[in-house]
Amino acid sequence: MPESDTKHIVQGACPHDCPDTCAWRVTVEEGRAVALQGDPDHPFTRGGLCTKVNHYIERVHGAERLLYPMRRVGPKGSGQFERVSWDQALDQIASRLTDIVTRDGASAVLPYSYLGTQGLIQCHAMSQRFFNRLGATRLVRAICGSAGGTGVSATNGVSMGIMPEEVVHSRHIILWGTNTVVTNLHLWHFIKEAKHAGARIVVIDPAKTRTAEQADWHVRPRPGTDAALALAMMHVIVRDGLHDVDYIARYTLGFDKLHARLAEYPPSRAELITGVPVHDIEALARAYATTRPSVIRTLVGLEHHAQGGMTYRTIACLPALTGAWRDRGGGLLHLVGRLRTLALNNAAVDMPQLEDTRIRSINMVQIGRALTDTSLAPPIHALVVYNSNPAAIAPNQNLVLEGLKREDLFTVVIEQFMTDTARHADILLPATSQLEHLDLLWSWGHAYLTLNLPAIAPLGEALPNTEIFRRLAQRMGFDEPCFRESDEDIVRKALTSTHPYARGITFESLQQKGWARLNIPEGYRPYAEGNFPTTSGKCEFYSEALAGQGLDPLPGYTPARESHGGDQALRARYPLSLVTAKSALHFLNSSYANMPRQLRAEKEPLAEIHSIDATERTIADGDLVRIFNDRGTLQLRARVGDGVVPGMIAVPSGWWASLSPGGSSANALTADGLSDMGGGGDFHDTLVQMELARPVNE
Ligand SMILES: Nc1nc2c(c(=O)[nH]1)N[C@H]1C(S)=C(S)[C@@H](COP(=O)(O)OP(=O)(O)OC[C@H]3O[C@@H](n4cnc5c(=O)[nH]c(N)nc54)[C@H](O)[C@@H]3O)O[C@H]1N2
Ligand SMILES: Nc1nc2c(c(=O)[nH]1)N[C@H]1C(S)=C(S)[C@@H](COP(=O)(O)OP(=O)(O)OC[C@H]3O[C@@H](n4cnc5c(=O)[nH]c(N)nc54)[C@H](O)[C@@H]3O)O[C@H]1N2
Ligand SMILES: [Mo]
Repeated sequence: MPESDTKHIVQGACPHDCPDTCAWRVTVEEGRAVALQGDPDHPFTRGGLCTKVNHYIERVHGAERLLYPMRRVGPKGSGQFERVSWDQALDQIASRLTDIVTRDGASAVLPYSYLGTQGLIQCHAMSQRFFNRLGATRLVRAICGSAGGTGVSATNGVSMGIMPEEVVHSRHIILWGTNTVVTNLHLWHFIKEAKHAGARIVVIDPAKTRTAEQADWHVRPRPGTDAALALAMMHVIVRDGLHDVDYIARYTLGFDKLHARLAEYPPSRAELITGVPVHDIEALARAYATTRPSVIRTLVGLEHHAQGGMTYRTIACLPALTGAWRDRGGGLLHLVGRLRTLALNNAAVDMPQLEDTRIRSINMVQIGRALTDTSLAPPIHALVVYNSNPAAIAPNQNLVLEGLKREDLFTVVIEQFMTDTARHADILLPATSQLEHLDLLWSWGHAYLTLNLPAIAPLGEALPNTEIFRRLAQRMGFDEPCFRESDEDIVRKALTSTHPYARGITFESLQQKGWARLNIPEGYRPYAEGNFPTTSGKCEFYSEALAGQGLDPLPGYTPARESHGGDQALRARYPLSLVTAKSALHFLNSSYANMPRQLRAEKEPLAEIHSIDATERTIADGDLVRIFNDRGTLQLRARVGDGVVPGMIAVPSGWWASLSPGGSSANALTADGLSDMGGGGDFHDTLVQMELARPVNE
């Protein structure tokens, strides 16, 4: 950064956990970031950011930023801290960790992190090395993408399908359980381009989302029933001879067995399960199979169910059944994070040789259980949180808070803000923002790499995650050379890949332009002629591998665990299914949910309920209601109408409990079970009851 320049522009990238991973340009004046815009030359960003990140500078320079290391002085969770020096903070952490490791073994230490920043370096390049070297409990980071990815992979071998830009060639686009306008805004441009060329946009979602409002057709199954819908679509397709016999014969495995399974799912049965009328199922199946090219877009919302994996596996069978993969703009558009695995030298970043896979692992979805389970051997005595806010985003919030409140738990939180998690820290360390550190961004939503150059000096005493773990490693006596690598060393190593996708992409080329598209061939149609990376080399309608794991080898529908027939006794007490999706336009998971501007824009969290269910409970629009189950209670206002299907409640996720009416947010109610595949969460498989918070006559 040339110090002498009064005003200059620095290339960077949005760090958030979002499929769009935008390239941005920061205008810096006298050491302060003064303007931020999306890179107009970047074909995916197209010059625009989003309603959250447009105000990223406010987030960086705002009064809410944590700027100094702090030590707890009040009771756990009180948020009372005193400022300490970095040396004091790091010495205390090193000495407490050393004591715990000596007494109970290193697995009494649990790191907890997710994609607060998605950058390859600041996400966990150095921290991963640190905790593996320490021998800490290994965290299974499966809260997002894993269940769906595992499900799709069971059918196709990997979860990645076509590239996002290809949807401009599609003429039938199903957005299946994804709220594109809110969660994947930069894909919307490509969808609109297809629409102008005549494509029909179908949204399948029980909630009337902002995306559903812009669709040509909104199909509304009950939550957790999509596999039955997909099976009935396949039933119609095969019954009416709309399947691609040649594609099936050449490139798929197990069609006969699938055919037998489909006999169990006539549209009449699927209507009973899903609530979608027979004629709509028929029409959807026919339109899907006969309009070409035809694409299905899935993201993450659909996977947060007990049967999340199987739902994706089942949906993923559709494109092979109709041969949709043959066409440019046809097939399945799912997460493309696999590009990172292929195109970068990940081993040089993650150093898997430091990991001892015999050490126990704990799933991040179940952090509440892990922190409160005294039968664990050893119990968790130290928790180190960075890049995540489990007090808001993990299910079963009250259990998580109970764990975080343990006086005997030594908690370190590395944060930019005083989150509900940070409040519970014993030592709280300030992290730099994306404007203050170097990083290399990959994307799970498109095929670009972006270099993020530091635009301004770190504010206050904030440090990058990497530097904090470097200093901790030194104090712990870890003297391996990998703990001395600089951020730039690691970026450069990540780019030493021999994969053709990465050819020509170097640190220098990224420095010049800011970003680069991986060399994915023009008109990429991965499975146009089979070549599925499964064991059989075919799309597996029947999966031996699933059978081997004791799972249904065929695509199938199983009723949800809590909701829809799962637990009858529970359902009698709590008859409504709760979906807590990312409908808050101004939040990014729980990020921004403390910023005054974004809170003003969101106003308050509302509980959407269908008029039929509201009338039964004498609840009117705007009434203050209680939503509750055995895990917790929310108190908020109801929005009555047809925003959700009957039998369902929707409450936005992201809100912090401490900043929510009644002191609890959506996850106070959510289930903390694991999904059938991939270890994802079953957030949306939650039963609740709703009632008026005050008697009507009050
Ligand atoms: N603005 C904004 N953008 C974001 C995020 C954010 O918090 N805010 N988060 C980012 C992250 S981490 C992710 S993973 C992605 C997620 O992106 P999406 O997957 O698009 O978002 P979700 O809100 O998780 O879920 C999408 C939809 O799934 C629906 N859904 C839930 N259960 C079912 C079901 O059983 N059947 C059907 N058909 N639909 C169902 C919900 O009603 C919801 O509208 O978004 C990313 N982008
Ligand atoms: N009910 C319900 N719960 C959900 C979901 C849902 O749909 N419904 N979605 C789930 C999904 S898909 C996801 S991905 C998770 C997301 O869960 P998280 O990954 O925990 O996401 P955030 O809530 O945004 O928290 C990220 C935190 O990292 C901090 N941070 C950002 N950059 C840095 C940095 O450089 N260093 C450090 N140390 N910290 C940084 C931010 O300030 C923020 O507090 O939530 C899950 N929880
Ligand atoms: Mo996510």
